[in-house]
Amino acid sequence: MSADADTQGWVGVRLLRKEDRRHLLGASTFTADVRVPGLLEVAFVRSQFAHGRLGAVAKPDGARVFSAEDFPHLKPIDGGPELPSFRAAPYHAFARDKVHFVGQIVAACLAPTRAQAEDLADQVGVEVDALPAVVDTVEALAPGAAILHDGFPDNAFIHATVTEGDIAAVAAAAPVALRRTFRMNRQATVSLEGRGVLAYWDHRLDELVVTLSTQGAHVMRIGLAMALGLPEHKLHLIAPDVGGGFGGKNRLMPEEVAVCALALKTGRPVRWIEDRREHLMASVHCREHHYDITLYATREGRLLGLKGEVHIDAGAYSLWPSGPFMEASMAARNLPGPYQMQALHVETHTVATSKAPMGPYRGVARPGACFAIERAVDELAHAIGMEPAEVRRINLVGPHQMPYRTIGGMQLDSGDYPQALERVREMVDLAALRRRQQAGEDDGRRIGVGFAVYTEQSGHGAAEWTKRKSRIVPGYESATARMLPDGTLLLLVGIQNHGQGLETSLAQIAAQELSLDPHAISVRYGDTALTPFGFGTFASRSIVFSGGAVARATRALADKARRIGAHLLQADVADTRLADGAVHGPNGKVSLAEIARAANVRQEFLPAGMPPLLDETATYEPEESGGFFSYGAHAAVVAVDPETGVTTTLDYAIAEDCGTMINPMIVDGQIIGGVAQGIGTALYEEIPYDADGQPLATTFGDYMVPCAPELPALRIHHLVTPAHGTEYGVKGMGEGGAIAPPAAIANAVSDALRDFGARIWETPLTPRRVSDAVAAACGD
Ligand code: MCN
Repeated sequence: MSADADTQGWVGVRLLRKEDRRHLLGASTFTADVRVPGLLEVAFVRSQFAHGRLGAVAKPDGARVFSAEDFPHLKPIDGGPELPSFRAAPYHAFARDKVHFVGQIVAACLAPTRAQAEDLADQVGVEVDALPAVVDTVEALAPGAAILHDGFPDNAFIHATVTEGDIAAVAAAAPVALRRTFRMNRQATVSLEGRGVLAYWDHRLDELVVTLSTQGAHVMRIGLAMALGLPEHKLHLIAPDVGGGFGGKNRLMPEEVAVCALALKTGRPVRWIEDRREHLMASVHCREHHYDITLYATREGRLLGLKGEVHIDAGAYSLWPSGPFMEASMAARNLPGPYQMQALHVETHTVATSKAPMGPYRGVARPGACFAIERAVDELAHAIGMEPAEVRRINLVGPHQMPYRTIGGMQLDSGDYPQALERVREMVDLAALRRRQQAGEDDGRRIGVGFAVYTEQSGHGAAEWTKRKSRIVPGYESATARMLPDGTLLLLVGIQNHGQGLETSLAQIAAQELSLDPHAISVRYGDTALTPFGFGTFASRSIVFSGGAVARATRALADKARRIGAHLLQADVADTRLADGAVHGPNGKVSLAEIARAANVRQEFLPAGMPPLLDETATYEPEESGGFFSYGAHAAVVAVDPETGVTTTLDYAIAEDCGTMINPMIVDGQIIGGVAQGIGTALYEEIPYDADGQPLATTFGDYMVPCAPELPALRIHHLVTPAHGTEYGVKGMGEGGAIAPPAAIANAVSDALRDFGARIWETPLTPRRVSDAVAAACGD
């Protein structure tokens, strides 16, 4: 045990991540590392048209090339909320009748190597009668626009309104009304490992074994079983090492259905490993929000209300299990941010376009909503001549108002938001920066500082998901704690570690409850035949839900171990305690290993009537199911070259609060990773489409991701307000880092260019966009 753990237990210890050894040594097993004899590789033939009627598919080799006609019984992926007003767009694994975006699967070619499969794919002819593409969400809704799906009168999956308070009265009385439009452009999720799937029929087990790079094997099994028409007990899903997902591996995708169908049809093991071009062109896309908002306020900077219209570009199809509506409802409800106001009225439009389908990406809708409200707050501050940080301070929900229900209906549970803002203000030394700005820079660059405050709903349970009309309601998690005869522990959990360090942090919780060394604990996940049902890892839910289930299961196990220990020590249970891997009584101690031996293989040492085994399964759902809100403030300091438009991030400060930290080192890592992705959204990453629906960034030559040189040293300050109602007082935090950077950086760049009157309305802030903004402001 470390010195820390001796005195405090394992919760809160900066333990090195157990999983990193194999990753650093290159010894991990990703889907592409799995070897199966007789494997056939897949190359997909994908649509080159954004919208068109599909004609004949000419196959050079009918035994090795497959299209929709070969799978008449495959069911479409059918995603979407259970709302009567939602129009679903069934997503067939192989396009039928029509294609709806560039990259959609038309046919699959099988060969012993990928190169051979690709050569075969080159020979497949696809007839398409092109139709007009739909690429702009606002135009898509206009009368006369081309219609993508039958039964969609205006291309909208759904229109919905979030309204609370009397916005008309606020608008009539407000001394200041400030209307602005903002756009967050389309991105891909770009995990280090792309997607991948391998499937074969196991004759001994009489089941389809599917190795899948996914964030949740159990939930994907439900979707796959529906699409394939197989009973779930004939589907065995295994997620081996998964090299990141960020939301993109939390949706059932057509490649996954297609590979399983091909394995069933051919009787051969079949595998597809996504390449980067496929990832950027046809995997889960994200962000692409358009905001038109009016902020109402007093001349002293008090916010009164917000009215807005949000267009979400959902791409061509809705994905299972949650369709694209989640983005719109989250954007609308998060638009007021952590600020107090009296009225909110937001109309949302979730629009189908000729683009790859949209799914969640770290932060889901919140980076867009945060960008819009935080940019608008800065605009307000400039309009009324106040320091932007000061406008934030006077409007933030205060610690004594908690719990506080925002006008967007978010139940903020605890924390000190103004203090987080104050911390980052101090960390970047706002007063000194203002002096530096006045003095100017020798090299002609302009310095700017920008702030953004965010909240992150985490660990939300059944009530919240029911409200969202989700097809599945991830209101609980489960864990099995199994002590083996030598006193070591197996933890089986339904969530999926895919970079979050959960193998370590969940082991720390079990270690805390059982006073075991975490290295005597193995955490197992990602296998539907091994682990109890779980929903997987997304929505920053694992530490609350899975951590809670692990705490409960190991606590029950510790309780039974103490009862066995007391019996062996001939002591009263009340006089025993569990410490240092042993049960201690008044007259001695007995190790967990001896207790485990009795429970598993020497039943005669158990108390009379006690069933054998130390094997406990528990589920966990917090009583408060509206979620636990982590929060934070970010401050970015940038230097902008007004001529070239190049932005350099000089300093970046974060003050955040996620309640009790199980492993503060992992928390820091999660923040750093999230901020890196947020900087990508702010400055670099974009998948534009041309008017014909052709994607213009399908290689890393065109799609820029930030690398180490683009990232400043991040400075992190933690506030710790333990949550009420979770085990140990934890709140989730895996997405928070990605939420605020686009807003903080865009505010900083607008601040830097204030003398020119140039401001930023759109991400990413490419040099072209920034220099164009300067030129436009200067009247060039
Ligand atoms: N943690 C902690 N104490 C807390 C909160 C969290 O020690 N108070 C630790 C947890 O133990 C866990 C990690 O921080 O090891 C993240 O926990 P949590 O906030 O519960 O988030 P999840 O584990 O549910 O992860 C999901 C979240 C999401 S939604 C995305 S998207 C995301 C993210 O995590 N994708 C990731 N982080 C990622 N990190 C990597 N490397 N790869 C991804 O794909």
